[in-house]
Amino acid sequence: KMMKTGKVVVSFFGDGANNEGAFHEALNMAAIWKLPVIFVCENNGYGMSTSTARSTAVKNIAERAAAYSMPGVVVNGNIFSEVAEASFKAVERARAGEGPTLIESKTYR
Ligand SMILES: Cc1ncc(C[n+]2csc(CCOP(=O)(O)OP(=O)(O)O)c2C)c(N)n1
Ligand SMILES: [Mg+2]
Repeated sequence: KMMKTGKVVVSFFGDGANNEGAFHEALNMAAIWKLPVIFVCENNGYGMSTSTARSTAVKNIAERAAAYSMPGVVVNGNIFSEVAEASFKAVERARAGEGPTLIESKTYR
């Protein structure tokens, strides 16, 4: 952001990371500083052997974006066009200086 290159950071992580403190701290800081970041959570339904439904209080991880004033988008991670469309929108938003987006890409292990 400080270098004003128009570059965007894409951060990939599993559903297992969304209940970790660092996830929440990162989303909050990215939101307050309106950073050009796209958070992509690859939700494959399990964190190691633990079902996401049993470990996560929300139905969709993307809902957590609301707590950090950013768009949260659910896509079918197995459909290329859905992933691409959500990514293009998030890149546009980041480049316009509007800040981060959380994309939850649902798939299966
Ligand atoms: C900071 C940190 N906390 C906890 C762990 C322990 N840990 C190892 S794998 C895992 C779950 C990973 O889940 P996910 O990202 O969904 O990966 P998947 O099992 O789907 O490959 C956890 C909590 C770790 N490696 N690092
Ligand atoms: Mg997982």
